[in-house]
Amino acid sequence: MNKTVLITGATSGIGLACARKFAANGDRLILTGRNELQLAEIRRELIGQGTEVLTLAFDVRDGRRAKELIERLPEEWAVIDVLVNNAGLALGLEAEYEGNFEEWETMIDTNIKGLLTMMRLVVPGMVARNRGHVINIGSVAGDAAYAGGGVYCATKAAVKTLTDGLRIDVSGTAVRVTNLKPGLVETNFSNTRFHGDTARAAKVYEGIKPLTGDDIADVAVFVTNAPDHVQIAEVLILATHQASGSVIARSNG
Ligand code: NDP
Ligand code: 8X3
Repeated sequence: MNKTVLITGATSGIGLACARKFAANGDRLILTGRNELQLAEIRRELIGQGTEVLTLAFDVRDGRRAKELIERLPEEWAVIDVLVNNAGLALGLEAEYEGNFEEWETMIDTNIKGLLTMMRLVVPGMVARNRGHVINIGSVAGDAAYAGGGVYCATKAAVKTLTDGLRIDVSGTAVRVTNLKPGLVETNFSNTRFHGDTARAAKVYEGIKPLTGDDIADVAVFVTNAPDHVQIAEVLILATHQASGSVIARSNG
């Protein structure tokens, strides 16, 4: 059965790859992000390939706007089968005692509160229908802190806890909840973290073949296609030469 899949942060990286992979899987898509023009471009691309697409431009930190848009979805889009809670970011790599207050707030508001807002808005419908799947994009960073990543890692640890909490709360229903935890994925992530310093961002992926957004999107599609009685609760996806958030065997190291 083709599903209606809502993806946050669908304009780039893992979110965009999920849009393309779910489209190829025959699903219909509600694509959300902050950049209206990019959303329109992706919509054009996917509609051209026969996928039904609705776009919603909003910032996941704006809970009121998110609520308005989700509550006023056109009837034919109101039944969301899969929520891919992907929008998120890291900012900076300073020691925790030297970090930037505003950057902390942005990470916490986006990665934790934004993700929680989307679950709060979408999951009640899933529970009422006794059907649905929430995929939260966590990270290997949520398993253990690494130098300079304390606040980002804490947000991803929170994603794990919130995902586990939701799984407990919906366990009496047929709603499934998955925490997808990627390791190094080459996207715009490091560019954002280093404020557009592309040379510094490129160094993150030097001497190792990193994952791609497609690698993560393949797993996202796979977990939703598992039989109804199978709940893939958590998946850690690492590049072959990465063992943890801080152990990476680089060929140039
Ligand atoms: P990208 O920077 O390529 O994509 C991030 C996406 O999130 C963009 O579409 C971005 O939109 C969107 N976004 C950021 N802030 C907001 C916001 N406030 N409201 C709405 N959308 C927002 O990075 P990735 O694809 O790598 O990141 C996607 C997720 O994967 C994140 O949660 C990240 O933490 C996680 N992750 C990434 C890993 C990696 O190595 N790349 C590894 C593990 C997890 P905009 O362009 O408007 O900023
Ligand atoms: C992104 C992966 O290890 O760069 O969550 O923090 S990492």
